[in-house]
Amino acid sequence: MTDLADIADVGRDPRRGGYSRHGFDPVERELREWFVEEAERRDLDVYPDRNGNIWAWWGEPGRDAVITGSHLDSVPGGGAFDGPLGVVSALQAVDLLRAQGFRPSKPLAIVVFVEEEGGRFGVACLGSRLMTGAITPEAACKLVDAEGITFGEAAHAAGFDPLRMGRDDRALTSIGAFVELHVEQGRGLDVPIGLASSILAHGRWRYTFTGEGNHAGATLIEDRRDPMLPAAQMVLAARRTATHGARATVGRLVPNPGGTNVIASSVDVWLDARADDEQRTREVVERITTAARAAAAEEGCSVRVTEESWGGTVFFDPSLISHIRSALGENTPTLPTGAGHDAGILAAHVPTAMLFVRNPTGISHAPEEFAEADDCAAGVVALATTLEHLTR
Ligand code: HGY
Ligand code: MN
Ligand code: MN
Repeated sequence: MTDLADIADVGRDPRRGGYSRHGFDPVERELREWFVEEAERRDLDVYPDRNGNIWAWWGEPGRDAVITGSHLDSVPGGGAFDGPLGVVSALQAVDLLRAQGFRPSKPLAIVVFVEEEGGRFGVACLGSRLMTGAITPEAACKLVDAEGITFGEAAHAAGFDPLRMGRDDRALTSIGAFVELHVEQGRGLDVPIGLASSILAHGRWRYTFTGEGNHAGATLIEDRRDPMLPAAQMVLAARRTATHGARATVGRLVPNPGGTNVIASSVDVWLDARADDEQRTREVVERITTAARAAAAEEGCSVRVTEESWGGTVFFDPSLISHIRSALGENTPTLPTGAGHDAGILAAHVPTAMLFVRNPTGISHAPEEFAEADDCAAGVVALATTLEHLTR
């Protein structure tokens, strides 16, 4: 049986722990090949789309299709479940439905989206953003990874044509419903399965603080213009500002040139900010920016702020949710999430819902991310039941 254990050795990160699997890197490409083999083994028809995503169809692709799936990439040093659980559960759900002798009367497909985490090219949900037109192919293809390789180059090397990328109306109009199964990423579930209600508004911003590179020993403190100081003030401002349920995180900070005995000439700091609504998220970022500018001026430095991605609050489709709830049981809980998903990008275009599998520790985006085998099995049953109800 297809299982997460099948891919447990692919993309392990010995330095960070957990997994580092990023869009179109050799590891993610190996996982894509694994998915294609698994789909073909089930006689599903596999079609890569124009935007780097892979679709596996049970039945002729066509209108009112029911789609499930997730992603195979991870954050740097991420867990085993975020993404792959949705893909593996989808394959297992197809097996379960077939074992029950079920034949869908609507087209059903499993999709694997590329670069959901933005771990390589910086913008999350790149495959679904391209497909829905939330990012232009020109902007996407210019994104660069840490080695200076562009998304366009990486996509081309993986067999995709950057010139053919962009909003895919044919795919969008064929989708009747999209349901993504995912490990829950907080401590929001005390039963095995839940349904998502909404996703926080969220975005990513890059702050580049520029000062003067110099010698760590020979430069008097009063002569310095050290960009690490306003960067540190900005990290503190992020924590201070994220109140009343808002979240603001600095998880990545890169000094240039980055030497122990070198005062940095510049520092890049990435801010991830999220809150209930768009206005509140924007306010949080404004306040952090004001603090960053003041701290930069005090140190004789400058700061440039770039918005790298943005997504408003997502509300999943109420009638799809109640339809799924009637199939799974009226006591299935509904909960909001602070994590972003391809389902959140699709929700602006097609009826979309998400199934969550309980996370006993609430840890995610870390090697310790975990879900019990029994809960994962319950997830497969819930997904199969959902797909059966939506396609019969
Ligand atoms: O960053 C996120 O929320 C997501 O896991 N991509
Ligand atoms: Mn994630
Ligand atoms: Mn995910």
